[in-house]
Amino acid sequence: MPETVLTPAIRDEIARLGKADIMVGIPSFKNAATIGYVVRASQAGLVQYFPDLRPVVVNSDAGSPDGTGRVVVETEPPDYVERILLVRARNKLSRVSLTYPEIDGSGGKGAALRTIFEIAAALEVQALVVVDSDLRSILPEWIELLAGPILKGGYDFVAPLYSRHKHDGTITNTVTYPLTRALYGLRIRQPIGGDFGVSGDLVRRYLEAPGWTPDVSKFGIDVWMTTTALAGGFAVCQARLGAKVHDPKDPGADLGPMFRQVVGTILRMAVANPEHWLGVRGSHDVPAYGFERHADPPPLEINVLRLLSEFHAGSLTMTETWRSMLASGTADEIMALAGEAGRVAGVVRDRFGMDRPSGETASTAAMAEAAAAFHFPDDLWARVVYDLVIAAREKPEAVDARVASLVPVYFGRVASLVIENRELTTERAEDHVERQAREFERLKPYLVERWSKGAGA
Ligand SMILES: Nc1nc2c(ncn2[C@@H]2O[C@H](COP(=O)(O)OP(=O)(O)O)[C@@H](O)[C@H]2O)c(=O)[nH]1
Ligand SMILES: [Mg+2]
Repeated sequence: MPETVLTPAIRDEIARLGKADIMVGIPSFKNAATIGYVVRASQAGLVQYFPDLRPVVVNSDAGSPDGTGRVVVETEPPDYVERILLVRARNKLSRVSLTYPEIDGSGGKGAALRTIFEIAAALEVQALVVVDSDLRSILPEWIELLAGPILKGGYDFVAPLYSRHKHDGTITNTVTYPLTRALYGLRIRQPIGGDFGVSGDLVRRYLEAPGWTPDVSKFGIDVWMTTTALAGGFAVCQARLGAKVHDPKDPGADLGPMFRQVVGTILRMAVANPEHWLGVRGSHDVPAYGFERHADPPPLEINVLRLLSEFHAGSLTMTETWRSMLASGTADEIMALAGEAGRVAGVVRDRFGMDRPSGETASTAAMAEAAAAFHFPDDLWARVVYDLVIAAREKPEAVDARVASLVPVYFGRVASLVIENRELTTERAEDHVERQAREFERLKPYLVERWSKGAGA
């Protein structure tokens, strides 16, 4: 476990703040354009819903050159709570922005959160709420939804539950949701949602827990937090937050590194915690707090042609790695499917007259329609992921390289889901996510059998 070396500035800040009851922590990296909104909503939520508690808002920033930190300290809370509801906070609301130190040479969202955990523990808060700085849909109520179950219900970990556009959240939908559910038996729909509530007890556990790798200092942090809560037997619930609207990302262009960090982390934790999942069959619902909402998140464009082309290209350069980590039947099926992806990509390119896999001119729906012949079966994807768990145990030093080699296969899987969901509402597309999660559960004996056979190896 790394010892966090808090900078003198952070120590001074802790000394100045003294103690607090509830803290909102916000990691950031060049979010000047959006963080003010998040800070205003957080402050309003703290004042409106917890007027008797000692509140603090802490922004843990990467040293952003765009003035993110300045926006945080200059953003005042709205005055309507006091003027209209006549609710006056009993305690002064402190608002700080700090630059977090790297951890063993690695910086990123996880390192930012570690500083937030350190501060929360030092201030002895009862509840910590973490929210992303690129949120467009946060409301003051989110603070109550994420902290309420901890302060009033005795929960330790509150995971978010939101409607996301059918093409958003692809790492969640293809790996973290179905794998977390099948391994640990709890249906946490957004294990890496980014917006969480954490009890003081769980914050202290985070500071002591093992397995803090360089990936955890980056985007591995969210699944590390969720899995640590599950493996530690902490009381977990979800909170219905409505829609998640944030800076969009196209999987083929933006999500490769994030996939490596998240999936590398979930695999390492599965390998480290077999006693928490080997005996688990099926899954249970996780209680959800908050009234249901019908929100329509804005559409997200996905370049299907790029996803298919990358899957095919991967099969030309990664053959050996794929064969070294996948069961031989699985590898054969993946190679054949990658060939099919290449063929369909050719059809799409011909249809839209594009000689390079940029595809910027065609819409997601049009490209998906042209690629309708491509299909990546659920059971094949589940076996790929399970083979990867086995491979992570066999050769821990190769996890990074193997997960990296899997990125094109993930692109193929995402392409298939985008194609399959092209005409569906976000609500109906959800059925496919559930179908795939059930497939992970159905095939869990395959994982357990391979794991048990390897026990003496
Ligand atoms: N401090 C810090 N925060 C980061 C870094 N990278 C991302 N974040 C923050 O982590 C949150 C989630 O990042 P984002 O890129 O929106 O990821 P996604 O929404 O989960 O796909 C946002 O608040 C980012 O500002 C980083 O390198 N350092
Ligand atoms: Mg985001």
